[in-house]
Amino acid sequence: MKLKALALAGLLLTPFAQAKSDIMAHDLYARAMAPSSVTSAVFTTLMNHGDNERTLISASTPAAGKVELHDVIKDGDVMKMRQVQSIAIPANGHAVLKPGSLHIMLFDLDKRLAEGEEIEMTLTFANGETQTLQVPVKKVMSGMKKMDHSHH
Ligand SMILES: [Cu+2]
Repeated sequence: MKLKALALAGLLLTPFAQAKSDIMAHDLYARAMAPSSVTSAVFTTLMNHGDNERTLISASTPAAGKVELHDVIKDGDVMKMRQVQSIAIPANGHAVLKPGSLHIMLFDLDKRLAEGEEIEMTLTFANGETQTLQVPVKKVMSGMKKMDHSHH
């Protein structure tokens, strides 16, 4: 039943998929989940090739029960995640979603995401456009470790 519902959703989205979009998702991936983790996140660079600012307002995936747009803020000496209502993509610019910064947070996952898998994700923009993307699952170092660029 679930597969049938997904196929139907795919058909309904076709008109949007065929329309040329100004938004392109580069370097798109979901973080593979460690045995101890119960959440995952999706990262990408959203390029806006249009002359108008665009706004990502929500994302969804059949793989997760709840999806939120998140940012990371510094609260004193502590880095904290917080939900944001939208992510703006400047005209002829881009928004970078990366570990330790903006990301699409996945909660209530049906199963642990493993490297090599793929999940489907639909992005919804403020102008009503939706884009459905195939997101590969990759291993990512934790945000803190990744920020350490020191050489030995
Ligand atoms: Cu988060």
